[in-house]
Amino acid sequence: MTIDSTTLATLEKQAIELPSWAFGNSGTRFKVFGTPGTPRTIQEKLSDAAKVNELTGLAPKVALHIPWDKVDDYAALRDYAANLNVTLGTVNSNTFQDDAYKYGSLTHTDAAVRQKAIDHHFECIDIMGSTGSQDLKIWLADGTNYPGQGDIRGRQDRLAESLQKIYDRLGDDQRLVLEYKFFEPAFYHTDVPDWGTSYAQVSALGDKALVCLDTGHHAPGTNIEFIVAQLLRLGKLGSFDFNSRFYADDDLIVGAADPFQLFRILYEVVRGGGLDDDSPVAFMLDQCHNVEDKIPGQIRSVLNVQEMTARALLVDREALLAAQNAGDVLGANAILMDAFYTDVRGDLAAWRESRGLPADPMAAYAASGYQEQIAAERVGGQQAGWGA
Ligand code: LRH
Ligand code: MN
Ligand code: MN
Repeated sequence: MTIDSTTLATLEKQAIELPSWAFGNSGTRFKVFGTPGTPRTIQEKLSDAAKVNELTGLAPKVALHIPWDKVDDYAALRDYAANLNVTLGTVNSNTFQDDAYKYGSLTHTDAAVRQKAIDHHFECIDIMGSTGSQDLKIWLADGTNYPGQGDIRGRQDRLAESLQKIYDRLGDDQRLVLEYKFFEPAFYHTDVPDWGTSYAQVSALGDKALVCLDTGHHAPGTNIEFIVAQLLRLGKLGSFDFNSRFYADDDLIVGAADPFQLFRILYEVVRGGGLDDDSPVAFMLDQCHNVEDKIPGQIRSVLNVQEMTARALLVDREALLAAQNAGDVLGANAILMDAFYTDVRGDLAAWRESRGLPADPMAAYAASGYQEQIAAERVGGQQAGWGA
């Protein structure tokens, strides 16, 4: 199987947003290892993200996390990014690091704490106005550790009320995406544990509210591509946080732990129109590079998404439908697997070169001298955010 020009035209439009925090030092609760050259400022993170985009042509946007990426002048940051040929993307709120949020943020029983969390989101929306960002991404650490600790139902009602206030602040071109996660840091229940809860909450808000699907936020064995298909069908899949995991919310390089799962997800994206020009789906990475170098980690990630998208586009959908309708179980499965097993790396390398990009972005980065330069220039790099 080879990649045809229609597939290449689709791939050419692919844009994957990079998380600013992927460039900072991160780790586990046991240890955060430093990496030479780690950015000290958001400007340096943008410069690293721009390098990924320069070598791959795949990553023109950078997502911010507030307050981790707080600056005095967001319009100036927008210009700074533009000079590097990238734009500022999703603004991620953060209500998981203040003492006030120990028992919840948007769901808290105390109206003053809820208002503090709502005000933080208002600030994020103001920032979006200056940065030109489309999406406000909300992930909440809210939840409880023990049965009986909180009134699950009451928390859901307060969440709906708080989200409505945030939603009402959005501009016409702005959206709210609500990310779900079934555990951590709360271990008994979380207030937005699954796509159904996120869907119920955003549906009550209106058209500008959609679901964010982080691929690392499901119980092991969950059929994530089914959720993708369902949300696309309902018109409520707003964005992805891509990463991969072996056990929990590992935030490993996308496509590293289970390439076949990434293929199945991207096939449902293709099938559901998620790559169409009018698609509402934003593609973002949410990863941490604890032991590997961060810039090549991000390059590897966007290439993995591109390769798996190419393979998903290779599925002969007409033949697949015919086999499905004929009850040809093994034939249908073989059609899907043929595409999955196709090695597209050579074709993509040649195509990259034809567009003035390096055939091998990983090798080009290693040869560029950028890593040595930042390692020499930057002393005292920042943590990604947690514990900073
Ligand atoms: C929560 C999460 C969410 C946060 C990010 C740092 O686990 O996936 O997207 O904003 O990690
Ligand atoms: Mn996430
Ligand atoms: Mn996560």
